[in-house]
Amino acid sequence: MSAQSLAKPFGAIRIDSAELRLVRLPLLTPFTISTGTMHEKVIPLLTLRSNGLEGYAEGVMDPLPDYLDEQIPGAMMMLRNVLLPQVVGASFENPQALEPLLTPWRGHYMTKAMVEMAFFDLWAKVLNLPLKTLLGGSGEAIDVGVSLGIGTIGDTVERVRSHVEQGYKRIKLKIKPGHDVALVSAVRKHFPDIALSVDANSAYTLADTKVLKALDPFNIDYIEQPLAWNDIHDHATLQKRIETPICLDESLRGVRDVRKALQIDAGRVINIKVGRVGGYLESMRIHDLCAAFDIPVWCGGMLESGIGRAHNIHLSTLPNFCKPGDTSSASRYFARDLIVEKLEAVDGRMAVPLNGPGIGVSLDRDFIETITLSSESFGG
Ligand code: OSB
Ligand code: MG
Repeated sequence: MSAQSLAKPFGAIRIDSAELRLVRLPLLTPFTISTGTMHEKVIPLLTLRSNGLEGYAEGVMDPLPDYLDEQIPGAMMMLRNVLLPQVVGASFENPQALEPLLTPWRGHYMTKAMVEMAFFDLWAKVLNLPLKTLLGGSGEAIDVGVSLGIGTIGDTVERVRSHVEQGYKRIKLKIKPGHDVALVSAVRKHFPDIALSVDANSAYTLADTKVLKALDPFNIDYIEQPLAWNDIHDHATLQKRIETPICLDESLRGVRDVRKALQIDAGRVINIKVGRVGGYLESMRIHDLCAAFDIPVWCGGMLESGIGRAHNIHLSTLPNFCKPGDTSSASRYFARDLIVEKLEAVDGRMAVPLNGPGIGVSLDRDFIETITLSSESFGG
């Protein structure tokens, strides 16, 4: 883990002030998964400041606990009342020094990740390095796929066609009971050779084993999170009964979950979302553990704005991110992004943003101002 071994050439970084904003960003088209439909993104944005430099992160929790058990009101409360008062005015030599303030609190992984990710960005800017370098990654671009929300079979086949033509390296189809085998069969008929995956977002139980087994003949790269969001054990039972590799998303909140899952063969591919696991340090531990188990990882997405996308892309440059991630072009989701730079995939490759150190992007402050629901300052 490279971040752990880095020295502290500039001494401690004092967090002079912080800003917590809530913004609303409409989605160009609604995005439907097995748990419901999203029409807009409400995004908590965190800025940490030190000595004239700023680190940024966005929260990936939803307004209500439908993907996981985190939600924006709880996140805002934890940041406002607990985490930011502890961090502002304090000094940290590196992210490891910050971590003990975050880990004692139960849950709230996505909230803790916001503070840690913004600190990582700030730390990289203090050191004048791209974030990927601090994380131990390398390379100028990453492979990306797309995640296609639930729609009619005919419409989905056309969306698959369009994204295959754009060069995306893997197509992921959202599925749910009643919208699975026929969909995959239709897509496979038209595209026999593409890299294909499916994501159920916890919509099935072991009672659906027959349906999930019926996906075996379609040569799907993996089936993502078929069973309950807080289950590991049943996934191991299911994996024994189906050929398609299981990829775990929702059920993994940290490296201990990943170790247990891999020890019982509950998954053979791992989706890493920095928010879901509480930050980069935990993401790197998971990355390294999976490498030791010879298990591939890839970087998931949460319909992030350019800030979260930039973070995801830097993380995806680590060596064991050997399957295409979900960080597709921002223009697929938003008419206008929160950042100035355009994060657009070309032939299924997303360039690492390197317009300056850290996450390598700059905020579109005028636009952010127009979509701000609330803004709070801490310190300074
Ligand atoms: O399970 O990966 C998921 C979006 C919202 C909630 C959960 C998931 C997703 C995606 C989005 O699949 C992928 C993206 O950011 O483009
Ligand atoms: Mg998923």
